[in-house]
Amino acid sequence: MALKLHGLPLSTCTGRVLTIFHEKSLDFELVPVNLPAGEHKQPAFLAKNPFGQIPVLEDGDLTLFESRAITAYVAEKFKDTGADLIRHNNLKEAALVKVWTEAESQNFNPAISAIVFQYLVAPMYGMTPDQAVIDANLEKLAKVLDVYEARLSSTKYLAGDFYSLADLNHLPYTHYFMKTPWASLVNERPHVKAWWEDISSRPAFKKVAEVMTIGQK
Ligand code: GS8
Repeated sequence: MALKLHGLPLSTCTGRVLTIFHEKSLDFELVPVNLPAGEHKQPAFLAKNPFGQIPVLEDGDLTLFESRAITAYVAEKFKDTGADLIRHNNLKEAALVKVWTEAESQNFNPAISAIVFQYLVAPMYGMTPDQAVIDANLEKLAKVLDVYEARLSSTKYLAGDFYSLADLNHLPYTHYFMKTPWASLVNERPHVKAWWEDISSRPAFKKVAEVMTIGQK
């Protein structure tokens, strides 16, 4: 049975999961969720994710939410298909993948997601972006990117000289961030810029980026 993903192509967290599906060349079905109609807050959807958010993966009788838990599951289940994104044959490399996967969710994501939300998503809902929130998070993101710049000056990718789940999880939010006036935060750090250009040009992500069109002129 094909993997069934409930989500929307525009959504960053859905995009994270779609990226790993393409990376592993998997068959899947994308089931659209009508967010404007509040479908994700209805009992049928809440039975799949009690937090009422997309995405949700159904793999046979297994139902998962939280996009990073889903990408980790897919990376593990299909570790021998396509690139090994979790370095399962090397304890130390596998541990570093976990470290940088955590760095994305704990350090990078809170700052970048706040900026993307304020600048690109809030206007879609008729809200005015809060510049004070943007400024505070730009300052936080700059500090995180300084750490990344130092790291990427000694390794090609975050966990080492290999593309991994840690890099993959960064793709969707960075894609939208690069459409904001503050893309220079990435571009002015040469190692971060080279890393971004490398990971965003992978064929698997290019397919996802094509349909992540918020903010497209
Ligand atoms: C966040 C999911 C999320 O924010 C994850 O899966 O990684 N930590 C979770 N989903 C948003 C769409 S952004 O891609 C969502 O469902 N928003 C609607 C809502 O919260 O009501």
